[in-house]
Amino acid sequence: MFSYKAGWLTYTPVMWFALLGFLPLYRRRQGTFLAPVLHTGLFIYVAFAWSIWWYGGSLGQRTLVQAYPVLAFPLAATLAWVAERRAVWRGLFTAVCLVFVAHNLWFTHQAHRGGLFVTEWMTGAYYWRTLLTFERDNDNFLLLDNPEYYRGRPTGIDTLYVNDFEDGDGRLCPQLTSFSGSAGYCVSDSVQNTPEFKVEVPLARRQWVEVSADFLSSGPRWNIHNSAQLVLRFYRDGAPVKENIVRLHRVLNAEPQRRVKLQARAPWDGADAVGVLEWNGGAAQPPLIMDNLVIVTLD
Ligand SMILES: [Ca+2]
Repeated sequence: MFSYKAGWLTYTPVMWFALLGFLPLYRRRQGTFLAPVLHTGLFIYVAFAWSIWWYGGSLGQRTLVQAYPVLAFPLAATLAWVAERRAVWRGLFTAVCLVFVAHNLWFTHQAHRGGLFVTEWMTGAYYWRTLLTFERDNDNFLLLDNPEYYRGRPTGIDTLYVNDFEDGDGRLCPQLTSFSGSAGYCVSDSVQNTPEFKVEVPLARRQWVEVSADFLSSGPRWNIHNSAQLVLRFYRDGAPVKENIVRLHRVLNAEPQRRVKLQARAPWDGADAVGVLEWNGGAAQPPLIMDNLVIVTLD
């Protein structure tokens, strides 16, 4: 109903007026109240009792469209109620309806040509960051995997870890030349993961951490489940307590060579170590180089 993934009212907010309309419908037309309210309650229960409650790749809740003829009764009750109010309230109601219509049209455009609506992956951070915008900022797509990002400008940056892989700890791949210097870390079909680069450091509760690295991909990957992943883990007493990831090909598909950032907060009760690694997305995937890995804290 309310999720960012496929919430009915998140993507079709005008239907709030249908739900609220059950109040005036009950007061004015008790004879036509019971059947629509029972139908709506049962319909919502049955529709969302399915394990794939978001109904696959679609915008909002297509399954509820079939309930709209019945929801037209309470919606009409709302309209009748508003029609009897003073002009200022009617104007306000119309303005809100127009905003909701614009919101629907914007999402319809973004689900087709605009490309900013990403079905099955939407998060609250991505929804609000992109809502009613038209420019495509590839970095925003990383919010689909990791909704945490540092707002504003940090006043203090402490470097915890730097690795340019020039000290013999890198791994070359013959298919790709190195990113910078003579070495980076190459993941490929035979070596799927980099080692986990771990730093023992006390982190206060909710401390911001940022991982960044340069990446060079040998080609796009259109199945997002095969995207390479950058993984940040927070540890306490040797055990992982929180993990944040980004799927690198959300941005590398558009720009195969670029720097990618992942920002995340330590858990509520802090952490005593962080670890970073990269996974190549499956054995059949082409090579990918990571270089100039940096881990910092942001204040
Ligand atoms: Ca290097």
